[in-house]
Order: sequence, then C-alpha cells, then structure tokens
Amino acid sequence: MAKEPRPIDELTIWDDAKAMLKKARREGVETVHDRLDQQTPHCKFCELGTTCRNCTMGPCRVSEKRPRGVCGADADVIVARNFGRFVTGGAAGHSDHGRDLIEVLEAIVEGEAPDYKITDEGKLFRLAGEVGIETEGRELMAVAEDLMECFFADFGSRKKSVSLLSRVPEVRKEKWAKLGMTPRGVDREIAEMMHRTHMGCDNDAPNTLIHAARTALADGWGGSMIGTELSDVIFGTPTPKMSTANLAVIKEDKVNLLVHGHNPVVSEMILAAAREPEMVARAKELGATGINVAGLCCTGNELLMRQGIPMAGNHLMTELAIITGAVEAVVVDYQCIMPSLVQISGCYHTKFIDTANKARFTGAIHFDFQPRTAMKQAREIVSIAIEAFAERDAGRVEIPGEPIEIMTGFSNEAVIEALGGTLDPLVKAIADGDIRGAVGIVGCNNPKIKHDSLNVGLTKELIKKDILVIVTGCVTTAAGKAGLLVPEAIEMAGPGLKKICGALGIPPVLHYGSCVDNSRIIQLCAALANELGVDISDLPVGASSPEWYSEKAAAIGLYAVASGIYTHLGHPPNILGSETVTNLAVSGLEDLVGASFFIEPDAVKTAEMFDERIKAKRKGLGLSE
Ligand code: SF4
Ligand code: MSK
Repeated sequence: MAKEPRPIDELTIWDDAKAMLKKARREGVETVHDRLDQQTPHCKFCELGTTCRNCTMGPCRVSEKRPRGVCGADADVIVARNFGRFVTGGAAGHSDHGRDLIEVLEAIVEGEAPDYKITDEGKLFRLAGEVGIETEGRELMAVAEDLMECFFADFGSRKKSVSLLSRVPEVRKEKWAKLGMTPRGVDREIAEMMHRTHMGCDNDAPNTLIHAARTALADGWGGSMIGTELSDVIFGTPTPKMSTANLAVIKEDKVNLLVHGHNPVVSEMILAAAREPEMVARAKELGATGINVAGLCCTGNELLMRQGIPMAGNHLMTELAIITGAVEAVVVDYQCIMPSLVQISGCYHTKFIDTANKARFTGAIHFDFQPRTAMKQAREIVSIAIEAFAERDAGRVEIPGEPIEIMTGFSNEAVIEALGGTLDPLVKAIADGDIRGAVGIVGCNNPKIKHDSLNVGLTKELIKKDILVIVTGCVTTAAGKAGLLVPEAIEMAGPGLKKICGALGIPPVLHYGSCVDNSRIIQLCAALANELGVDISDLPVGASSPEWYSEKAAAIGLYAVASGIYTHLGHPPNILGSETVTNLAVSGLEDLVGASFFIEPDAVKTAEMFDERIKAKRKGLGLSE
C-alpha cells in the first residue's frame, strides 16, 4: 500500500516552500520529499557504512554475526575506506571546479577567451606574491601565466605541498608534517585515496583517515581556494551590496532565467548576455517587461556576491522554483543539480539547459560551453529562455510572498577594508568580548531534516550569544529569508554584536559566498591566528553544517577539523558501524589536530556546545569568557 505523504508543515519552515509543495501535490508533480518517503527505510548496512562493493569477491555486508568480508576486511577497514572515498568525491568536485578556473585563466593568457578578462589585477599580483612569483616591474599577463602554471602544478605530483599553504601558521604546518597530513598535490591525494582503498592496500582505519584528512586539506587549501581566488581575479572580488531572496524574486511580468550549480564561468556570461539591449528588446516584443536572472544554490551565491542578482532559493527550493510555473529556463553547470529538475521542467514550459560535458542530463538541451565562444553561446541560451516566455501558461503561474532584503558580498578583502585596512579592530572586538567568537555555518539542505529549521535555528541561537556567524552555500538563502542578513538583524543579536555590527552598519551574519568560498573562512582563521601568533585550533571559532547532504560538505567538514576548527554536523556521516572510526572523528582527532567533529541534531544544544568551546578557547588565550 502506498504510504501517506508527510504533512507539508513538517517538511519546511518556509511559507513560499509550503505554497509550492501544495501546488505540486495539486498538479501531481513529484518532489524530493515524495521520493525520500519511497526510499525510506534505507538499508541499515549502508547507513552504518558497513557494506563494501570494492571488489567482485563481494559485495559484502559485515555485522556482529558476520564480522569480516570475503577478503577479511572488518567493519573498521570497510567504514574507513567508504568514508575516505566519500570525502574524496567531495574534494574532487570542488577541486575540479578550481581547475576549470585555472583553465579560463590559461585561455585569457593565451588570448583564447575574448569574453573574459582579469578584473581584479591587484588581487592577481597579491596572489602571485603570496606563492613566491616575482611581480616587481612585470607585465600583468606574464605574472598571470606564472600564476596559472603554479596553480596547475598544485594539482600534480612534483610539489611537497600546495602553494597556498603559505597562508597557514607554521605551527599547524608542523603538526601536519608530523602526522603525514601535508597536502602535496590535489590530484595526487585524490588518486592515492582511490589506490589506498583498493582491495589489499590500506587496511588500517586510522591510517586511511589521516589520508582522508590530507585529501580534504588539498581541497580546502588547494582546489577550493584556487577556485575562490581565481573567480575573484577573473570576475572581481566581492564587495558589500544589497539584494533579495526567496521565490518572490521570480517575476510574473519578466522572462525568468535561473542559474544553478557552482561555477560562475557560465552564469557570468549568461547575466552579461541577458543585460544586452537587443535581448531585453526581444523579451519586450514577446510581452515581458524585461529579463530576470536569479540564482539557485552556489552559482546563485557566486553571482549574488559579485553582481547582486537575487536568490530564488537553496537546494530544497530548486524543484519548487520551477513549480511556480513562471521559469522560462534553468541553466546549470555542475554539482547539486537534482536530475529530477529535468522531469519537473517537462511538467511546465521550462527549458532545462546543461552546459558542461562532465555534467550532462538526459532530456536537457545541451551546450558544450567553451571560453572561446562563451558570449555567443550565452546569447543563444538567453534567446531560448526569451522565446519560452511565449509558451508560458499564465493560468499555472503562482509566485508566493514578497522578496526579503539581504546584504551580501563579504569577501575578506571587503571586511578588512570595512575595518580600516587591518584585522586589528576585529582582534580588539574579540579581545574585549564584544565578539566572543565566530562560527561558519555552511552547507546544504537534506530532506531528512525539516527544511532550513536547523540552519536558521542555530544561526539565531549563536548570534544571541555574541558569536558572529559567517554563512556560505545553501545556508545563505536560509539566513536571508529569516531576515538575518540585514543590518537590522542586530536586534536579534547579543549586546556585543549589536554594538560592533551596529557601528559598522553590517549584519551579525555575514554572507561569505559559495561552497568553494569556505576557503575564505579558513583563510580568515589563518590570518587571525598569524596575527595573534597562535595556532588556528587556539582561536574561539567553530564550523557547522547543520543540514548537510553532499560528499563536498564532508570534505569541507574534514578540512575544517584538520585545520584545527571544532566542527558540528547535524547528523552523522555513514560511519557509525565502526567504533574506531566514530571515536576518531568525535574525539581522537582532538589529540591529533586539536579539533574534532560533534554530532547534534538540536539547535539549542549545538549552540551551547559551541559556547562551551568558545569559553575554553577564550580562556586559553587569556581572555574573559
Ligand atoms: Fe568484500 Fe573485501 Fe571485496 Fe570489499 S574488498 S567487497 S569486503 S571482499
Ligand atoms: S550548493 S553542496 S547543497 S551548500 Fe553548494 Fe548547497 Fe550543499 Fe550543494
């Protein structure tokens, strides 16, 4: 017998989402929540991480009754191998994204990307200086070429460490070196994890986990950081600006084009094309008042940070955005794009357009997007969206609510500029206890958790305790919709944050960008630690991914912990089948790297745990609690 669908009020905290879930049920459109119900209960072995498919002597499922796989691997080995590969999938995703930015820089240097340019020349020179490239008296393109070569080499096997480790405090680097955790090359660590987890290789769980941490560090301080930094160089370093969020940013009288995925290389061109007068004129000919480019997930974050485009929604809003019936096109690059979007687009007039050969969707309109032909292709894509406006069924359009104001664009450069050019005022605010500490809340939605309940709940609890919150990824839209990303949100904060953020005219929750931009947060932590002459693990800081789902979120969590940052997860990864692995994650890592994970599904308890940690770290620095 088919299960009753769960009540809509249990699925999400948002009115715009509830309205669209009702519409979906009315119109017979299946969503992620329906499919979760179909998939529940999940396989217990898979949930515990105790199933192995690494060779054809198996697959094996180990338990108390049958404690070893055919080859003899026990639960510890199997869980560690599975988690190692899981993290590696995430590191590969971020880092391949980073590589794509290096390839665009290469095309610019070679004159093969006429529609792209180096927008932030100052940042390019600063970066080059940081990785030891001579900049004095040299031409921009010569330095860019050297930087491109240096970053490509960070992916290979000929370096002892990735170049942006220049930012990491010496004491932390020494710790990594002692543990064999220093990330050498991004692709090398990823390949080595696949090797180690082949049958008959690394059969010592802690040893596998050390390499998982090294792979995650190669992502955080390598692939992701390169992705962030080169996106700034090419498209401009973000500065504070206002925008809006929620489904009401979709406009009934406009051609609505949603950009989704992670990489700004395609979407920046789409936005530029959509702003061309000929495109707008054609949209008007068809009866629209203009073209509205809005964001989903992290491609949305990238364009929000730099160009101020509105955010239609986060991960669990992507299906619902199409269900408004007012979206002419969804243009995707890669990562976190549910394949269901193709089917849902097919229920409306929406054109689903994919743009990357490495992320194709059966049933989509495909563009093999290339730097050389970027603007021409972007115009073709925008034209498809415009022409689709004529096919819209006005009777099926429903756009709920009103957009909410948000402030965005807090790169480290922008923050330091707002502070008068140095980190000193931030250090003083921390020392005085006005800002007691900081927590980065990052990551996704997961239909197993009431949509955005923990993302918003934890953010509110922390700012009450004068703990500054930095958000990236899908937490951004959650915080924005809850009214936390505007200066007026200081009314929800404790007295210290209210004083400092009030004086600066900034929100107590700062939007720091997309998933790869978590590298901005670890860079800030490293800069603070260097300023104070301590290790990152000595700082009163933490990280959290309350509603995470993806391999990438696991990689982010592990590079945060390995960098010395106490990290919360709202639910555990699939590791509970091994006591050794679980204990290492939630306590053993503390002895090795000075930080660990903690798992807690309750927002209030999580905030209390961060509070305790921050008190202890403040005490350690000789500061008042
Ligand atoms: Fe089974 Fe070992 Fe093969 Fe895994 S590697 S499937 S545990 S025999
Ligand atoms: S998009 S990884 S759902 S944050 Fe970066 Fe959102 Fe998580 Fe994807």
